Amino acid sequence: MAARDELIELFESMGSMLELLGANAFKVNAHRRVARVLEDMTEDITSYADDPKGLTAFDGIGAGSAKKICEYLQTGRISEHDALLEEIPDGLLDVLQVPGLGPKTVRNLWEHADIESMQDLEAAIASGGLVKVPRLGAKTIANIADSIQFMKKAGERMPIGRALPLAELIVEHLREQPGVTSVEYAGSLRRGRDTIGDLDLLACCDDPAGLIEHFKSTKGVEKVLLAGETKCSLRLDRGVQVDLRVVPEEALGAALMYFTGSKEHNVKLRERAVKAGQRLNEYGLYPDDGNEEPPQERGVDPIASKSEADIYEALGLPFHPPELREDRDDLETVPPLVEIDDIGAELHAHTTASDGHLSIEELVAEAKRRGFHTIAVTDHSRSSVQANGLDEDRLRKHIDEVRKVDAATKGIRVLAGSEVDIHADGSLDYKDDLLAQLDIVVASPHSALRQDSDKATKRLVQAIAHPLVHIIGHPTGRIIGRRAGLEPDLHALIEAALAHDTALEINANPQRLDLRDVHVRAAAEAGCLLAINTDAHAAKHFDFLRYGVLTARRGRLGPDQCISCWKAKQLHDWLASKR
Ligand code: DGT
Ligand code: CA
Ligand code: CA
Ligand code: ZN
Repeated sequence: MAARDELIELFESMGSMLELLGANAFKVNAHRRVARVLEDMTEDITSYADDPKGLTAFDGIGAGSAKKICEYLQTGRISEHDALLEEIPDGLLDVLQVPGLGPKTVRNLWEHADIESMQDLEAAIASGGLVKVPRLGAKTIANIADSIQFMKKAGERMPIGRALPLAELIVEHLREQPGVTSVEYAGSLRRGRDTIGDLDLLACCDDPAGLIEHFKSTKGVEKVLLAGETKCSLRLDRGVQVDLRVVPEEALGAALMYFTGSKEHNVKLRERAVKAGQRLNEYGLYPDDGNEEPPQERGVDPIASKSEADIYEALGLPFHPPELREDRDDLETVPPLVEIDDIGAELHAHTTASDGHLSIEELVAEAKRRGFHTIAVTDHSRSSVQANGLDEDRLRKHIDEVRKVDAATKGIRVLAGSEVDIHADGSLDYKDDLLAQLDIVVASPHSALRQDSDKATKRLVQAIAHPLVHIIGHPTGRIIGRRAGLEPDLHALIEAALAHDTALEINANPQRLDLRDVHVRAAAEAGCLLAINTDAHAAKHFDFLRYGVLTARRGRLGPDQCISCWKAKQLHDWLASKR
């Protein structure tokens, strides 16, 4: 495991162990915050081994945490972590992962039933050993048993490519119900995260009970976890949980804001409200009248509640699109962000010449149908044997065919290109004289995706610096939930990309989303060019664009730095500048 990932785990687990020991919330949160900062960090953490001062420059890393990080980088251990492990059985942290089990209950289980691991917990449930635990009723025990089964089945978070189509189906199903005026999805899905824990839906309906009955008839329901008057949670087969809340029309904006999150963004907004003598909750923004009772229950008129835009405005803030609600930046400015309709070019697509399902003509027709002004044909190069990559002779013939189609097609420019493999040592899969004949070169890593950071950095920097390369395709090669991919020093890549005027790809395939959001953010901030490519192998893959756009927006990317958004002439001139 890379040093950064190991550190994230260490800080997460120290936070949880402290919580189990009843430490104060401030101390617990400080540890978790460091883990979050490390997750978002694009610098090479190993370069800070002797530089605690450099670490404290990151918002959220204090002097104490910096010392612990340096200790880990120098010795491979953190003594505080070791000390906590003396006190807390390792397996107790797994128990804490069970949905519905908070630190108090876990501590209770540990003290009164000697539960120190998931195995202990399952055995105690089976043998009735939990009955002696105080404040633990039969119903709670049954829920714990149920949650364990669920965890086993659910495994990991869903990739957004599965969550979004599923949410859209359920939203459509709910909209069929008479009396429904709106249905929206919220949560991490609306924020466009690359993986989704559960689905959160909001609806307005003059007959909430009827809508909840209708919700229960959603296809694939395995269990109704909870059904109240205005909320309901379902578990679908394949372990997906869906929460629905029915809210009053006049509070839809406030509810949408609350349930879109992120939790951290909500905290910031509430603090802001408090400073202005206001109170913000899921029903609206209210004047703070000093009364502790919830204002909505006392008939207090909200300052704003109907729409999110109203609430941001009343808080004196610019509207934050959901993709920017991660608490990564100050709230004062929202930059212009890429929109799906800005995109006019697809610069990475495959045909039947390598491993695609479309002929050149079919690919071009699909791109034209989608309103693009430019489509690049970028089949695989010879080393990608599994993808039927083209050798030099086949590529020469392929270029001729692409040029013929371009000449015969009106209304769209067809570029002859290649997705050329970047070898493990940074060299490319075709000779320069052949690359020079192509209108566009996307260079991508496909093999040796486990090489160490240093090698990966050198490899990618060499490809970025190659004068005939326009775009680096899926730079890390990660596959979400299956393969971590390369872990290059992103800042070295960014520096090289700036120096050589090379664009970095946001591969929109929802299994990839590579570069990922925090990488995009660092690259965009530094002034790099980025491309949003679907890497289409079939007509329906053009639909991946929206995942790429969500990722780009989470990275604060505007249309000026996104070559896929450029007008035809600007794009073609830029491509030609490397020839
Ligand atoms: P997920 O489902 O793990 O991918 O992430 P989210 O962000 O969808 O989280 P989820 O489903 O637990 O909750 C949805 C939103 O509801 C969350 O983003 C913010 C809001 N929310 C949930 N629980 C709390 C809470 O305890 N405090 C606050 N302030 N907001 C919460
Ligand atoms: Ca959620
Ligand atoms: Ca939820
Ligand atoms: Zn590829």
